[in-house]
Amino acid sequence: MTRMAARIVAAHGRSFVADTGDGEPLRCVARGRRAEVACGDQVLLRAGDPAIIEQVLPRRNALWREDVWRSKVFAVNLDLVVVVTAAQPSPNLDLIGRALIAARAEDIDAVVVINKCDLDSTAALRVRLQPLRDVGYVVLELSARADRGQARTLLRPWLDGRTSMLIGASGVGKSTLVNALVPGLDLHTQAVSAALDSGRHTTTATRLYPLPGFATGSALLDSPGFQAFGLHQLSVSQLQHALPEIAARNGKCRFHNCTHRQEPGCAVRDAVQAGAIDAERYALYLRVLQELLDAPRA
Ligand SMILES: Nc1nc2c(ncn2[C@@H]2O[C@H](COP(=O)(O)OP(=O)(O)OP(=O)(O)O)[C@@H](O)[C@H]2O)c(=O)[nH]1
Ligand SMILES: [Mg+2]
Ligand SMILES: [Zn+2]
Repeated sequence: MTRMAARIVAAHGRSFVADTGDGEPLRCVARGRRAEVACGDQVLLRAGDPAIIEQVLPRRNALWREDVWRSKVFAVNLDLVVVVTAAQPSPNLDLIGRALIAARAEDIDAVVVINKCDLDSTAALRVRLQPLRDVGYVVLELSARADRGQARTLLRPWLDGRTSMLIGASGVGKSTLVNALVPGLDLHTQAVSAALDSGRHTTTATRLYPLPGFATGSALLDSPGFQAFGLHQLSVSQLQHALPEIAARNGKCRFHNCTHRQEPGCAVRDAVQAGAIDAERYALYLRVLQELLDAPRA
């Protein structure tokens, strides 16, 4: 029985599209009831219509979230997460911070993009995101709709030769950005108001697109907008290491197992009081910490 190696390039529930390298997308389904397959997975297929996913090869990493109700894998085997935001619809810094934590916890590089920089209100957003720059994140500004060329130029050093995933709230312009980077693709995009009226996100499935004109092997994943980002999968230590400003103070508190809440001699709280750690970032840490302390452990 011949088995083919392939990469999963689209996931719709339990049905998938695989790329075997011959240019023809192949429809396939997961074997077994629980479909533990995600976009970006390397798999072995058994031929057929549909082809059957016989085996999922070990993953380098996975971008995922987990809350009380469920866990969801966004995609796997990523080199870069591009967290997209914009002045419209109004940005949610909590979600941006969480996405960055999830990426760092899996050792996936991350960059933040302010899209729609043609909007005047971008200046205010730039100020709000300064704390991310202060802890080492790069924040790029571009307009996927108004200046495709600039978007390409700014993102090329980040995307070249890598598998990158766009994530962010619905309506920030992820699919518009994919269209800007993949000439001729023409994904469906939709005005935010129309999308909200229909009660649905415009993009409904995660999908991987090769990036022509970029270094060989470059690929970009578009994904549906997210509205929640539970991080119950993390341990307290993983959370602390995934926030650069807290990781930098690792071992500097009086107690080695300090949770940076009420303990005396806490280097993190001292830094917050001194203004060296941004208060909103610290509040994010406390929220996520409380959630994972409250989470039922298996
Ligand atoms: N002013 C402005 N509008 C933009 C820009 N990029 C995208 N938009 C608009 O923002 C709206 C939403 O864009 P989409 O690309 O569908 O957003 P999305 O992030 O893919 O949304 P979901 O698929 O629902 O997650 C559309 O009306 C786009 O035309 C930009 O650079 N400037
Ligand atoms: Mg979209
Ligand atoms: Zn501490």
